[in-house]
Amino acid sequence: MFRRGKRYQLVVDKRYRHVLVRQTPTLGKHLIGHSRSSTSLSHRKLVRNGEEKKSVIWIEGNIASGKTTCLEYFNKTSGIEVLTEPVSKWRNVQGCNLLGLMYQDPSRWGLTLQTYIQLTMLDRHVLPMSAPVRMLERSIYSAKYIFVENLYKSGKMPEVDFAVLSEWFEWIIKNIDIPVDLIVYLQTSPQTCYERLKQRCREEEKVIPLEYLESIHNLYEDWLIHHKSFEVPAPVLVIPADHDLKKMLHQYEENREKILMAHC
Ligand code: TTP
Ligand code: MG
Repeated sequence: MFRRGKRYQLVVDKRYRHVLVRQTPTLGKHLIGHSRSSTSLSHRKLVRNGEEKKSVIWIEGNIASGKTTCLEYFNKTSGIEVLTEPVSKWRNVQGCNLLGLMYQDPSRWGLTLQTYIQLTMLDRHVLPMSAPVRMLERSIYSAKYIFVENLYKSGKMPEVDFAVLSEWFEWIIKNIDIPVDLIVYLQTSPQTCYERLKQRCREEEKVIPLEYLESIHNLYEDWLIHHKSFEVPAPVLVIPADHDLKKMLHQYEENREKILMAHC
């Protein structure tokens, strides 16, 4: 599915189409798996015409799990480019707050918002890289596998809307290179996210009940931990993220090497 072969022209594995050139220490207990093969991070060192491959890391997790804080922390490191989520675009589409509309009336606006999110995410994924390591807040995958899925499963998205989004998504991942080397999953309890949501008070999100965060949480767990729903496109590093800021920053530092290993 990942068309790295197109970009790097090195094909040894029909699923990954990359060349394995060096072994480095494995991720240890936090590396919890990969749906398509037993390939671990120890095998992620890639080359492009003799150059070191750039690496792409997605930061995933529930709403208010601390993704932006994590990205801001690594943004201080040279050689890493950080792309935070284009939420500001979702809140202002030619003067229209699409995110707010969706929370007010998901059945009417779910398709419109998720179509736009899919576009803005894709735009980020295909931006040429300007540093050896790229860290992204979420991905086109979680927008589809978590949020679209949630709207549909909760009965707030009509079947035909879901079908249109799904066809678009399938076309995109089949035809466009969406590189990823590691998924960092900030694992929280829904309750923690609920508390943080209340504290940060983003206007549109005031209507979010705890049950909504529970649904998002369960979809994430089924996808990245239990491998029960969709294919996982890269190895997953799980970081427990219920802690306070100080402890979280400490954990990021502890995991720095695992996260940035492809860059070493
Ligand atoms: P989040 O991706 O959760 O971003 P955040 O900044 O809230 O998270 P963190 O604190 O961890 O940095 O999403 C922002 C808002 O967009 C949130 O209200 C959920 C909503 N959203 C959707 O409705 N659909 C989607 O597909 C995505 C990706 C987000
Ligand atoms: Mg954020």
